[in-house]
Amino acid sequence: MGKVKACLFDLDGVIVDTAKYHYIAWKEIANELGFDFTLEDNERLKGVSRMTSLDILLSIGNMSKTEEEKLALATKKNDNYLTYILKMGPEEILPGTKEFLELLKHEGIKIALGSASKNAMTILNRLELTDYFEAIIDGTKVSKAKPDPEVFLKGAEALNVEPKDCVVFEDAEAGVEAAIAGGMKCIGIGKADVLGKANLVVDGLHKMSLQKLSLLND
Ligand code: B16
Ligand code: MG
Repeated sequence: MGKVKACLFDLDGVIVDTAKYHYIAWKEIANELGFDFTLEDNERLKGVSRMTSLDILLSIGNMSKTEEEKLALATKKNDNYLTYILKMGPEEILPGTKEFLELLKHEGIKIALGSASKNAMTILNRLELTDYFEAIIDGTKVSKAKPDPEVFLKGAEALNVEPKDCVVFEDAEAGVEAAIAGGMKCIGIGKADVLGKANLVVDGLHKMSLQKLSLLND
């Protein structure tokens, strides 16, 4: 890769912490089904699609459901989840996000979203961040979940930038794997022991700078 030409961002865990709302919404479903769902269990759902999350939840409760029942449960969970995210506002944007997006914009580096969430547009609108993104690839536009690179490859294509000139920001191991599988560089957001496959790991976007981004130029 030469100079970084585009940055692709995961949403939950990178730009905003929606995991806490996913957690409450899934816990309500688990409790209605008669079992508990812990914060530790919730870690397994990060970056995972809605239906796969439900399969994990049901396996924790040792339950099996028909496809029809599963669809009804997933819809109920999403209705629960929507009541929380519709109350979100810009104050929930994770530290340093807006500043870093501004910096990229100023440098002429393109910006896209690559999220598994089907609610990504609603969330970006609530956070008033939509206008920063030249391309938004979310759970409504992909058929293969991370670690498949589809979401990021579609983002690069929409931006008209080659994958090798893209840097992905991800908080989930499967997301880091997706970026690498797509031939992109990756900056992990979180802990180096979990995101060791990333080219660089930082605590959050508040720790990012153009200098750190340029470490990925070659
Ligand atoms: P939805 P990301 C992911 O977002 C979440 O991390 C994951 O917990 C969730 O199940 C998934 O979105 C689907 O979300 O139910 O809103 O379609 O990290 O890929 O931005
Ligand atoms: Mg994430």
